[in-house]
Amino acid sequence: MIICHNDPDGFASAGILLLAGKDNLDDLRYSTVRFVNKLLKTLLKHENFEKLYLIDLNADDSDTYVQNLIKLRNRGIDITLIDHHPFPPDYDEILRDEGITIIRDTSVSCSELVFNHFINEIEEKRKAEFLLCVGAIGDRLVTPFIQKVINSFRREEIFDVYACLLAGITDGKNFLYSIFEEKDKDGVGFTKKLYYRAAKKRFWIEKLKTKINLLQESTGEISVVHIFQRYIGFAASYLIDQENIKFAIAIGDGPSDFRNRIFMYLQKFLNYIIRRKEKGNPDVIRISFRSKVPINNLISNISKKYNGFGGGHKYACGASIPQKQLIPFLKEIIREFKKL
Ligand SMILES: [Mn+2]
Repeated sequence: MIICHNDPDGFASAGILLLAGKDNLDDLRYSTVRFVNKLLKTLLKHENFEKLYLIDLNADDSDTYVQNLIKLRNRGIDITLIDHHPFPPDYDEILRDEGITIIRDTSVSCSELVFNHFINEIEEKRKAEFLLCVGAIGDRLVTPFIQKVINSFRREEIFDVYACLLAGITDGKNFLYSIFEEKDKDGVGFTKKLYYRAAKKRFWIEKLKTKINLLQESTGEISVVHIFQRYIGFAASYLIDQENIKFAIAIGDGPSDFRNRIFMYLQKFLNYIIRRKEKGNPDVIRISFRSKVPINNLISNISKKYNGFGGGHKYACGASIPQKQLIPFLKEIIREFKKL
């Protein structure tokens, strides 16, 4: 079984691993950093399998993550963790002592890490290189090696890479299937659908940027925006690209767009009818950070202090904070940012 992060780098890494003949597409699952511990717990209880690859995935709660992995290992499951997120080195040591294989390098995308490890076992190298570019550009980790691979493509292939990224990968299995199979059938069949989605998304992104511009507030080098949860990652990375901004904070408690509001209302109504408990925890607010100096340790420490979780990459990370603690949490974060 492969469990990968549900973003382009995660899907692309998983795809490269599949091209190397590790596992098959049916056994691919994806997860977020919030969901992974729940998923591992379910696997522990209900499923039998022998081998597990965890790809491009750390957990917001790393203590529980380590515990879950050890439990799975004690069940005799062969576990390989391939990741590029910063993780406490002593945690990696604990996992290695338990017999879990850890392949970690925080200087490249996970796709590049998987590519370098398995490329000798891959026959369809061109497909692996295509995925490699999707993953690396998706995570904005374009190393000189990735640049060389991009330069080796014909321009229509580069166009395909960006179309994949812009279209937004909503289903990893579909995405990988389209690259493994459909692209071979006839290029246009693959690209037509993809281009349509990418073009629509491109227009929509401009609308979203306008909205972010309207909602954002800056104090000095810090830009803050309250926006609907789904767009916090995009909002933060858009804001950090603006001139004179050193820190971008996107808080997931802002107004949703009209369509989402109807959807949320319907879901609430449905939950009420079938008396189901509401999914997720509405009392927890998600926040996304981007910066020009490393902040992941700071975010992780302050999140813990306010009974939340936080972490990720040096310049791009996130946090989940109880709603009641949000204001004091943000105040402290901004105070600390001003010192950096
Ligand atoms: Mn990644």
